[in-house]
Amino acid sequence: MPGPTADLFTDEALQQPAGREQIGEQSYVLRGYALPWVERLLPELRAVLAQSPFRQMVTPGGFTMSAALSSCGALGWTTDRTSYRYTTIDPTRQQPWPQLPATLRELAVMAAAHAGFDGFKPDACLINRYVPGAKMSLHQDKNERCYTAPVVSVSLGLPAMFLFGGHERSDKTQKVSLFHGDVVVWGGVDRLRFHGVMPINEGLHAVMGPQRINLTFRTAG
Ligand code: MD3
Ligand code: FE
Repeated sequence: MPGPTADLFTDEALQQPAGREQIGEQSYVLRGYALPWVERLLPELRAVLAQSPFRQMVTPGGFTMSAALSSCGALGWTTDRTSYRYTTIDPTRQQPWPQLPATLRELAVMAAAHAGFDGFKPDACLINRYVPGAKMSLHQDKNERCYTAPVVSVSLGLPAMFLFGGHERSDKTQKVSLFHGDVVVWGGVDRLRFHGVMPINEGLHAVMGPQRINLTFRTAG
């Protein structure tokens, strides 16, 4: 018997655990999930960046990325005029990337489990820094060895409009606003979908100042 009652109980939003929004078949936004972790996470992040500071990288196409990058974990993501790849050595310092700090790892593992991906073992954490105007063009993440592991992203600071596309570059994209403390988990069939970030608007975040920092945890090796 269709009607208001039936509609109420088939509403997708009502079938989600608190604060979990499904944006794809196997992709979830966990609103504010990282908020209780931020105080513990920021000193770890500062220590990582003191060792491997942000740098703007040049792509094989010759473009300088507007987001500045760093990494921690056994593997760090790098690009230069040659290729996009993961390395065990930070090319700027010619030293291993800083270790993945305990709180960061714990947050990523718990968020993955909350989205249905138990046993996540991240070995790479890419740190993206966006100042107002910085963006990330539509792309796929294809440099990881295995696509069965999910990707976990933690947004900090200024809000961003995330673009979530399909498996073809030309597929229609959905827009998802991401705020300070939001965590997104992508996995399974959604792992190779095109995605990007629209230019960040001017602003000053109470905790992070005039920037957005995104942490992306992956199993790369
Ligand atoms: C969606 N970073 O570093 S979150 C990236 O906000 C990247 O800094 C964005 O795209 C950012 O590669 C978006 C990360 C993300 C990573 C992998 C994905 C989103 C994804 C794989 C499939 C779908
Ligand atoms: Fe990406």
